[in-house]
Amino acid sequence: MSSVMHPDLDIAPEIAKALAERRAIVALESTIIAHGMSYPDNLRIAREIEAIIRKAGAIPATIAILNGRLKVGLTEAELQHLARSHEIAKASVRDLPVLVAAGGDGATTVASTMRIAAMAGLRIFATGGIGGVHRGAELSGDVSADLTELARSPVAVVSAGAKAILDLPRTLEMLETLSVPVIGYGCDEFPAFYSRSSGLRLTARADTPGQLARMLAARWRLDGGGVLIANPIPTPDEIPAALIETQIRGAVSRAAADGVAGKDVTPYLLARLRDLTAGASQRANVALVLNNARIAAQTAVALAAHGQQH
Ligand code: PSU
Ligand code: MN
Repeated sequence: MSSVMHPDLDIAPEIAKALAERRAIVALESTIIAHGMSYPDNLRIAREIEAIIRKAGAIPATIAILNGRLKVGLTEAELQHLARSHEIAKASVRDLPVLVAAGGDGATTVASTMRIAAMAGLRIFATGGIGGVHRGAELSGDVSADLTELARSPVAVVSAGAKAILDLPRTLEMLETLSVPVIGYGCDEFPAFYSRSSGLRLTARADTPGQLARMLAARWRLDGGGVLIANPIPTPDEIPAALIETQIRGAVSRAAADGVAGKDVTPYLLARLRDLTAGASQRANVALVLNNARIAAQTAVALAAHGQQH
């Protein structure tokens, strides 16, 4: 059953069954496990995320590349391998054919998770924050493939906005250019990942999972492509914007001095920020991911109910 849909895809039995029964499923990325946190914290958090999704009535489907297979839903052993190994490459969309051909392992970013989720027929994906236009992109040209993938794959990404290490105004402009709907969940501003507000206004808002589901269904009836759902970090977990901004500037100038470029930039900045804030940035990151997982599961449940009405 697992490889019927696509020759490179392995859909775990639980996910295949949920798809056949049109039940709510939430896709999850694996870069956050393999590169965002160290063992055993990463494994513990991965399990907490899955538990929150199940509690809200949906099935979690973690996505990764293992032995050249595009995996949708992992076994316990596969999750352990991702969490423990130091040999898992960070894999965006352009890395997929290379890893598939070589039979390699890869942790999926937002972009590649979206692509594989879409191949499997999954529509809702929970993450922390998307990649986007980097600070200094006017010189470096560094813009994440997460943005171009949002324009392409019909998947809704529940996030706390784009990572605050990025140039948020330019990221929002690029999303507009790419015609990606950005929906504030219970907010009118683009959240700034570690803090709730950025001062950047959004043009769409939803206050319930049912409203989100109707917007998503309309997006997919009208054209296709992705949707960015921007769900602010809970107030008790916020880091004040002014405080984190100082640390981000420190991390960004250090990255430039160290000549960090390409796909190493995001992991470098996040690790540096974790050190500069004595772990506070990672605690906030975990809190917002858990919050996004819950909203994503509620949205997946609402979307499944919506689908059954038509
Ligand atoms: N969390 C991390 N490190 C990362 C990311 C998250 O600790 O690298 C990822 C996310 O998966 C996001 C990606 O999709 O960074 C964006 O990276 P880039 O700017 O290279 O596209
Ligand atoms: Mn980049």
